[in-house]
Amino acid sequence: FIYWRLVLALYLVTGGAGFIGSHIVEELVRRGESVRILDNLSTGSKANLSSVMEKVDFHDGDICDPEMLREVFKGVDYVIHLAALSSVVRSIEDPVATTQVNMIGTVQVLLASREAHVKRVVMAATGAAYGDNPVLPRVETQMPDPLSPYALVKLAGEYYGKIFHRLFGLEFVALRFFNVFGPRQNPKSPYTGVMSKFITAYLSGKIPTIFGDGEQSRDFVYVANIVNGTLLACEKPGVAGKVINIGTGVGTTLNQTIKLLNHILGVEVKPQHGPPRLGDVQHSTADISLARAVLGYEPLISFEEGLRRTVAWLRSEMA
Ligand code: UD2
Repeated sequence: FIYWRLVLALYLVTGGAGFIGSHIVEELVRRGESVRILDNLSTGSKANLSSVMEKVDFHDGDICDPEMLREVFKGVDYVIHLAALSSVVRSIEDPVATTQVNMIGTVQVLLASREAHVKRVVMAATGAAYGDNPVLPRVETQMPDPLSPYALVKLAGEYYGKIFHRLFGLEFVALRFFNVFGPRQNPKSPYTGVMSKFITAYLSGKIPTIFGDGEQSRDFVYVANIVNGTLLACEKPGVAGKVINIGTGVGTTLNQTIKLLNHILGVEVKPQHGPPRLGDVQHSTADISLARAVLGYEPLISFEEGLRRTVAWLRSEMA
């Protein structure tokens, strides 16, 4: 029976050609699962999937297209929904596009999942949902306080999923990812994460820019930990309807990050400072007790080890 379950489970990864998605797809393929990918290649790329392309069923399409979704969702067991415009800055520049993709797109994914009778939808939500709530670390029972359109519509997606769970019994789990970094976080995108920007600056002999005084903190979580947490959320029984933080439980300021990069790269770079960024959260650290308790999740790769791997990857990309 277990053999047949393994053979027959079909995973659909929306945004599977993106930074996080491509790592999840690689791990699913490594485990021998069947994988379908839906990605419109707006921020992702086929190059991210070069090691697995022959083993997956790739569909170039948009989550806002319900006709296409209906076809692509046929026969799917698990949906890992990552397709999104994932940038605070971009959402402030164009809140309509972010709302269209992250909220309406999520509703379309939920409708298609319900129609296809999928077993469970696991969605990438965000630690940005907590905003500047003064209580640290962030616990899921805290009142959300979104400070940007990005945080707001990701939160709306969570609530939509919970509502579909209550109304229609669709199993749904929202994972609040904290600040994910690692290989394939596109260094060329203006909306990329700070670690990708900092390391690219270091490796090309430029000075990294800190927005503000650098005392803002983030829970930087290496992408392999996110893969682990996401797949646990697909497998574990009894978690439907839950919202769960996925981070490391450790906060690091940007100033500390610069010190660590200086140490890893054996240099003494002094960053330059710019004005604080609009819509920025000051502090963000995840309480991961719930993930530990209900998923058996544990962050296995440390921040420093993750940074070393990311440096190695960016070096090879830039060579
Ligand atoms: C938010 C979410 C994160 C994820 C992400 C998706 C929070 C706490 N986190 O990340 O969970 O959903 O959005 O994109 O809201 N910075 C610099 N210099 C640079 C670039 C950034 O100082 O060159 C600062 C930036 O002002 C911020 C910090 O670095 O204080 C992290 O910025 P980010 O864009 O990497 O991620 P963030 O926190 O918006």
